[in-house]
Order: sequence, then C-alpha cells, then structure tokens
Amino acid sequence: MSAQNNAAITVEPGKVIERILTLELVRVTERAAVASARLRGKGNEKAADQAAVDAMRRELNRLPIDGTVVIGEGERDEAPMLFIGERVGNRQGPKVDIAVDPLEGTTLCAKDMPGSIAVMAMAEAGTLLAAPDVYMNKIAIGPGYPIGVVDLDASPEENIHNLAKAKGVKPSEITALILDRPRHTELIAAVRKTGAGVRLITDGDIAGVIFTTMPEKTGIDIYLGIGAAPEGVLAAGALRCIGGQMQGRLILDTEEKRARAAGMGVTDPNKKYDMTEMARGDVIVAATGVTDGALLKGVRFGKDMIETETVVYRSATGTVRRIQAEHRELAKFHLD
Ligand code: VTB
Repeated sequence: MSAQNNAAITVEPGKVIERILTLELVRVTERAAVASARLRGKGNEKAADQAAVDAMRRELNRLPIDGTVVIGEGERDEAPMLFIGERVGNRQGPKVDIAVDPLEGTTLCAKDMPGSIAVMAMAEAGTLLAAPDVYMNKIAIGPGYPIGVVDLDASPEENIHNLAKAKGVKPSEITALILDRPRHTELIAAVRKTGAGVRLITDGDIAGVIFTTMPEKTGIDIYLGIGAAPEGVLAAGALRCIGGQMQGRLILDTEEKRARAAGMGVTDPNKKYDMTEMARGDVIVAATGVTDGALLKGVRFGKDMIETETVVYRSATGTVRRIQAEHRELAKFHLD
C-alpha cells in the first residue's frame, strides 16, 4: 500500500487534517463566488469585491484552523478585512498559511465578462511566500517538460524556441498568454517575432497560469509577463499541485516597496523564486467560478437552487477535483 493510501490510517496528523479540509475550502470559495456573483454586471467593482471578502472571511472563521493570512486584500492599514497578518479560523486546528483572492478579476465581474473566480489557498504554516501587493514578473508552463526548459532570465525568443523544441513543434505552433497591458508591448512583439501566437487577456492571470497545464483544452503553452504578486503565489500553489514549472520575481522598484517587502521577510529584492519557493509545503488551492470562463462555469441562479462549479487542487497527492454544487438553502433564503 502506498504512503498516500496509508495516510488515512497511520498517524500523520497534519496531512490527515489537510485532507479533511479540502472540502472545507470548497465551501469558502463557493460562498465568496455566490456573494460576488449577485453583483455581476452591476459595474461596481468595489461592492463585488467587498461581498466576496465578507463571505470568504465569514466562512474562513468557521473552519477548524489556526490560520494567518499571508496573501490578502492588502496590508493592515489599507484593508479592513483579510489583511495580511489577520488571524482566521476558530483556532482549534492546525496552524496554516492562508492566501486569498476573494474576487480575482473584479473588473471582469463588474462587467460580467468571462473569467472571474473566487480563489484561496491553504498551506502548512510558514510555507507560502508572503508577498506584498506589488507586481511580479512571471513565467509558467505545464507539466511534461524538462526542468529549466524555460527561464525567467532568458529572452522571450529563447524561451519560445526552447519550448517549441521540447514540445516537438515549430515556434509558430506555440501560443503564449499575456496580460494586455502597455508594459507588455515589447514582450508581445518579441514573442510574435518567433512566429508564436499571443493570446491577450484583460485580467485573470491565476487562471492564465493554470491554462498552461491543459494546452489541448486551452491552446495555451506558456504564460509570460508581469501581473500581481499575490496572484503569482496563488498560481504557484495551484501549479505545485498539478505539475508544471513557474518562476516569479517581485518587482521592487522603489525604496518604499523594498522596505515593505523586507518587512515581510524578503531579504533579496532581486530573488527569482521557483514555484517550490513560493509554495513550499503541502498546499490546497480552491477556485469557484463567478462569471463563466474557460476554467470554470460561473454561478447560476435558479429559482430553487444556486449552482456553482469549483476546482480544488491538493499538492500532497496531486488530486484535482471538480465539484458541481447545488445550493438549495442559499437560494431559498437568498443567502450569500
Ligand atoms: C493581474 C490580473 C489580475 O491584476 O495580476 C493584474 O491577473 C495585474 O495588475 O486579475 P494591473 O491590472 O495593474 O496590470 C488583476 O487585473 C487584478 O487583480
């Protein structure tokens, strides 16, 4: 019998508790998704985000964990809830790190455009990179490639060529996913120069990174470019579970940002983090669709039930579960 099969029987306390908590995480992201989906398309990003934050915090505090938010809505003074350093859970369980993005893609939700999700990760205490809310330069590919085939410090051209070679295709058969931002003008041109295609997204680079793990389905081979650091850590957590490669480097281009990062334990401001350094320990990541997207269906509001779709990843076993839920009580009492 494998160690994993034994886990439920032999005493490996942390692991067993985490296993049980997998479903608890689903409850948390489901409720955040339902709460923000009620504000889909209303043009109010703040209200949609707040609804997700409130619901996520309420559900988190019901969990049998002693959690500390390491990736949150912001630092204490700028975020009243789910701020970095906030303790969550009922304190009657394992010490864990919590990373949240209660509504990833607030603009997408406010405009009812595809791809907004409610996301969180839970990991062994002290194992998630406590990243300040700055930008991060990221690169990610799916599983099945030799280690180091792409690298954050290589040029976009080199990366596309090396990836194409490893995949056994021409560079023109590679597609890169990049956030549509003026800061990426040169990057996009460099990728296109190789013959590769570029798919641009307006928001949502956690899902963007995850897309690289299923190129047959998404058509995406590589994620490149600069997005938010908190999203980078959450994406690294998911990729740790599914397999693949990811690197990230915080962009600490001012004294103030370097000082903030240092306060969170970042000793080398130029460090290139591998995904195993961004999410070092056992981690569970859950995401529920808010609006429809390629990764997840959005929340459906019916007369008698609300439907949600959630994906939950667990690094200890590499299990990926998709959970389709029908919430009758939430519909009946119009709850978030
Ligand atoms: C990305 C994107 C997010 O922030 O991380 C982006 O994936 C980066 O910031 O959905 P800018 O918008 O400033 O470029 C989001 O758009 C929102 O958190």
